[in-house]
Amino acid sequence: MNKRVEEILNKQIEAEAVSSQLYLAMASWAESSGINGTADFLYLHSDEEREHMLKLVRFVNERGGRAIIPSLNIPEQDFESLTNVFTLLLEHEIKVTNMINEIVFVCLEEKDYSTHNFMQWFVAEQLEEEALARNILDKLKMIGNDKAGLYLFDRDLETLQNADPNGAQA
Ligand code: OFO
Repeated sequence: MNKRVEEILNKQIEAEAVSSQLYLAMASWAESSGINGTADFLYLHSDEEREHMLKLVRFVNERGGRAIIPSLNIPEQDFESLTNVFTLLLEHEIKVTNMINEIVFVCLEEKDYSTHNFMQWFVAEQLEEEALARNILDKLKMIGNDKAGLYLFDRDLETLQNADPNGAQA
């Protein structure tokens, strides 16, 4: 496998692991704060990030490269509010999207068209993840500090996970 591509895919393996840990920390915070729908949503999201990491690990190894399993720093453990959680989540996803775009760029520079093709799944996934996070933040903005609204939001969050990211309501 092309060394430059292998290196940047290994960086992405680390980024997906970081995402998984961050969302796990958010899930744990939500659960211990009694926000259980949000906790379920974030636990599931953390699992998905681990799957993204595994997808990359297996691809690198199958292509004759060597996937490196990273050690990670302790993620943020305390969050001010749901808005704080989902603002951080969106910021994190935007960072990940930029990393994915950089990989696509390197693949083209190195004429590695099969990795380029493989990465298209991640390009589409990032679009969905960013749209979902924006959708959730919009709902939180509408709700503001209304306790009943926040209760319903938490209850409905699991449904939102499966909603059309292009605007369909949960
Ligand atoms: Fe792996 O999609 Fe989010 O980070």
